[in-house]
Amino acid sequence: MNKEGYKSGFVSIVGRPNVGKSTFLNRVIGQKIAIMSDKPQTTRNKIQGVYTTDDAQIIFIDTPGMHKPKHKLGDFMMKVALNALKEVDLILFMINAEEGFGRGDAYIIERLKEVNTPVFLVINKIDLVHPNDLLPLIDRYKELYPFAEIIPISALQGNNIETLVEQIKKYLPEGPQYYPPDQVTDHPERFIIAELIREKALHLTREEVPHSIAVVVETIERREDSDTVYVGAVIIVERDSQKGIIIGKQGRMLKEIGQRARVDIEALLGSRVFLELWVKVQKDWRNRLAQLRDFGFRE
Ligand code: GDP
Ligand code: MG
Ligand code: K
Repeated sequence: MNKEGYKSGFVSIVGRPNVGKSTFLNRVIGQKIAIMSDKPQTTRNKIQGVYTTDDAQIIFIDTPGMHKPKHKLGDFMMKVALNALKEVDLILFMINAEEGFGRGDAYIIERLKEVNTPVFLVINKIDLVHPNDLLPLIDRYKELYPFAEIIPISALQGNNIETLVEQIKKYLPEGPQYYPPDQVTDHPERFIIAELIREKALHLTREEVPHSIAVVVETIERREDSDTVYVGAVIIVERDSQKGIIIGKQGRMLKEIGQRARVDIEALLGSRVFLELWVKVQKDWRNRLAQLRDFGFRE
């Protein structure tokens, strides 16, 4: 389909961890695709949310949090994030109105200077600050980069989201409707399911288990004799002690992770799900780039 005057394009969301990128995406798309968490960096790959109206289609890319890489996984994530910046029509650089300017921002702004894509400064969480505090913040960021637009929002409360969406449309080229209107993500279910499981594991184990866990969904199988989908997945940790925490006393933690993840997976797939989880120790997996590909990371 290629309507006269129809606008479409790709929009990348960048910003320090926890500024509200996933919350914004979920608010706009209205469905739980990107994974929300109060822990940084639960989004490790790009997830596209597709927003479709009569006059435009916006394809959002939720990039991994950008910060100085500490190990090879960081490098890899950085590459994914930078590529995403080059390929898109517009970048939303999201900041938290309540936090001042930080070193993480300086690093991101340096990356923004390496690409020609227009950038909006999106000031999120305005519900947490007094309006008078916004102006000095805006002035500070204006000095650092020539933002195409500066838009304050509250992703959580939904303030000014429509204004932002209207501004985004102005920056998109004329183009086709790439995806059918009812499609909100083009990511394989496998990846979303893995992220849902990872999210539950991180939430439930709090600080005890670091972000160095990965989830690989090995099987998604619709059982012919019933309306149940069988999902088999492995949670990969780096140390035996972490394995113990994930499994918990008499397997209670793993059971809880599974039960919570199953609810979300059932909502995603629209059918009953039988979820089976295993835990595997694989030492130092983050530094083995070759294995990252097996884990479903893509460039
Ligand atoms: P991301 O790491 O950038 O994807 O951030 P998340 O979307 O996961 O949000 C991090 C935390 O900030 C969550 O606890 C959100 O509920 C919270 N948050 C996001 N947007 C807002 C907002 O507009 N106002 C407030 N008060 N909290 C928000
Ligand atoms: Mg996120
Ligand atoms: K630029």
